[in-house]
Amino acid sequence: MTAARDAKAGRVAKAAGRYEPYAYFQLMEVSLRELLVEKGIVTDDAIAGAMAAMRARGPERGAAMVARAWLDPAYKARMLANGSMAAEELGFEVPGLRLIVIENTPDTHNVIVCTLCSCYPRMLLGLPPEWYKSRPYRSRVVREPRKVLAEFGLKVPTKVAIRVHDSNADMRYMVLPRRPAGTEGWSEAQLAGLVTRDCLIGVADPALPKPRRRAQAARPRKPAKRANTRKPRKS
Ligand SMILES: [Co+2]
Repeated sequence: MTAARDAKAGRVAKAAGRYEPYAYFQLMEVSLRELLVEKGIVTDDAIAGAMAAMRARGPERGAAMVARAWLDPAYKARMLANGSMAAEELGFEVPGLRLIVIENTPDTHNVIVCTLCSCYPRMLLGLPPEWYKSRPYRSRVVREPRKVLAEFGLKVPTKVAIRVHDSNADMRYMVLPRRPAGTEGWSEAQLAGLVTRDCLIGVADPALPKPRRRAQAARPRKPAKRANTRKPRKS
């Protein structure tokens, strides 16, 4: 590492209030990035643009693939056979990675993790949530998946097996959740709206908005309503 780069690394940390040299992998990243720019292979603008696009991305692409699969059995078959090609069929690039889509069935529920670091289908779901990268999730979901899913509010019946899929540098997993009952005749866009990031990771199931839940949520407001209705009666 050159003195110039060390100084640069230090300067960045100084701006945050105290000197802290980059860690090993941060230095590796800066060194490689600067070499690539220096050699004219990429530009700083291209890197900044790609990072901005990644940050702005949500799970819409993954959700669109799921909605299409729910409506088109032939597409679903292609998606389960080759996730990368199925993504590209809808115009979503999966550069240099093997995407494996795993289907939830009445017998098996799937959930994804990267036990080593934070591999995640970013090209389809955007950046991973903090908990996905956390040590507790990464270590516990492989040991006690049923308990971890319950903590997410997803109670998987004991007769349903849970399969945990460990991502790595060359492959990414995405869950194809089950289509909720009561969505017959829904449009592709409506269906895609039910598919959240957590459904695609496997820590949630797509659900219809339940009117009962709304009533429960409204309950605490009841006293206020009574107070409002009393006044006109008295006057
Ligand atoms: Co990883």
